[in-house]
Amino acid sequence: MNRLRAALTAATLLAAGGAPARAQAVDSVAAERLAARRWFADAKFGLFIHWGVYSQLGAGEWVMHNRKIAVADYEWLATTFNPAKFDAVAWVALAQRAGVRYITITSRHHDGFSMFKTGATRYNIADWTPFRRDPLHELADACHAAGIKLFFYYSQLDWHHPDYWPRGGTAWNNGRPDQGDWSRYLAFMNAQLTELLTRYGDVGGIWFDGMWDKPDAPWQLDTTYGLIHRLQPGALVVPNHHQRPRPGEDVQTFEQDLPGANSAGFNTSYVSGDLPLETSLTMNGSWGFNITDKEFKSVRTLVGYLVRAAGNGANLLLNIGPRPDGTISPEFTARLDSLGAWLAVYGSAIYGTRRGPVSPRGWGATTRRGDTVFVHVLDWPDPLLPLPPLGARIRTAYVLRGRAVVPVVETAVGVTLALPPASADEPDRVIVVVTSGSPASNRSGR
Ligand code: H79
Repeated sequence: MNRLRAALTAATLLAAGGAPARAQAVDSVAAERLAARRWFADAKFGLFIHWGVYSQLGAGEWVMHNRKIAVADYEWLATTFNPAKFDAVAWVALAQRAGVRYITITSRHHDGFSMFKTGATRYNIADWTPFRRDPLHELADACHAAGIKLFFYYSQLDWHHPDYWPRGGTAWNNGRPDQGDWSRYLAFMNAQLTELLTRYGDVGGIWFDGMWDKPDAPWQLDTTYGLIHRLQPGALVVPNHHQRPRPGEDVQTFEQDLPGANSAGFNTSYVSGDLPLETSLTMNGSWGFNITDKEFKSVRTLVGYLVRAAGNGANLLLNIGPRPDGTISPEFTARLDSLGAWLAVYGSAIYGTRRGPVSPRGWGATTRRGDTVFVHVLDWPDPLLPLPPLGARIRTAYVLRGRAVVPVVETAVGVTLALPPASADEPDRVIVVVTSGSPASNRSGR
C-alpha cells in the first residue's frame, strides 16, 4: 500500500471512529517481511535440493506415483534409508562455492515422508530409519554458520497420509482407506510447520507445492499463512500453486519457466508487479536423484538462465538431486563450481540488481543497480548492438571483464554499443553502462 492510500485509509477509519492500523490485517505486511522480500530480490541465486526416500530408487521424486508403489511397500523402502555419507557442512560449502544466497530443501515431498524429526508422525527420518539423525537440523546449523538462508519446501499433497481425503488428481489405489478427516490433515500440516518454524532458528520461508492436486479443497490458507507470519515475521511464503498470488504470499515462483513464459504448460502468464519473482529449474530433467538422466544443461545454458531470470527481475532456484548415500554427483558439483567461478567475476551484474530498462530480448537481458545498467549480451553475432533509449543520459560504458572502454553512440532514438569480440570462454559479455540518473522504467519495491 502506498503512503497516500495508507494515510487516507487511516484518516477515514479515524473519522469513522475505528482502529486505524489493525483493520488492514489482510493488506498490511510486517516490516520484517518487506525487508525479507527485498533481501530475496537482491539474492538472485538459490540452490534447490530434492532429497528423500525416493532418492534410493534413482528414478526421480515421483517414483512412488509413477510405479504405483503401495503405501506398505514404500513404508518398507523408507526403513532402509540410511544416508551415512550425508555431510551438511560439505553441502553448504558447495553452496557457498556456487555463490547461492539461499537453499530450499524438501522437508516433506508428495510421498509424505518427513525428512526431519517431527512429533506429528513417526513416519520421519529420525524415528523410521536407521539413520536416526535430523539432516535438516544439521543443514540449518551449517547454513546459519555460513550466512546462507534456509527455506523449507513443504508438500501440501500427500500420497501416504490417511487423512489426505478426499484424494486429489494424482491419487491411485495404493492401499489407503477410503475415508479420512481433512481437518485432522490440516492440523497435522500446521503442527509440522510450527516445528519447522520454531526448532531450526531463522527460516527464510516455506516453499509450498502440490496444492494443484486439489485446487478447490478448503486449504484454509489464511490460517496456515497467518501461523507462519506469526511464528516468524520475517519468513516468506513461496507458493508453487501456479496461480496468481494471494494475500499472505510473498514471492511468485515459476516452475521450469521464466516469469510469464509457459513452456511447462502449467504456469500462469500473469506476472506480479510488486512481489519478488523466482524461477525454479532442474539441472538435468529431474528434481529427485535420477541415475539415468544425463541430460545436463551446459554451464553456458545455466548462465543464460541466471541472466535471463535476473533480466526478468527474478531469482534462479537451481536444483540438485543428491544421491541416497548423501553424496552429490559430479555433474552437479562441477556445474555449481563453474557458476560460482562465473559469479566471482560477473556477480556485480547479478546480485542486488533489479530488472533493467530494456526487457529481455533474444540477444540477452539488462539488469540495473542504481544508476548503473548492465547489458548482458548472451547471443549476438554483430559488432554493434542497437538498444532503445535507456531513459537516462550515458556517462560512460565499459566491458565488465577487463574494463575496456565501450564506444557508445547516443541519439534521440536509441543507443548503440560497440561490443568486444565474443569468445568461447565467455557466455555473457557484460557491458557496464553508467548513467546520470535512474532509468525511467525502474519499478521500485522489488
Ligand atoms: O518438486 C518438484 C516436482 O516433484 C513438483 N514440483 C517440483 C518443484 C511437481 N510435481 N508435478 N509437477 C511438478 C508438474 C505438475 C504438473 C501438473 Fe498436473 C499439471 C499439476 C497440475 C497439472 C500432473 C498432471 C498433476 C496433475 C495433473
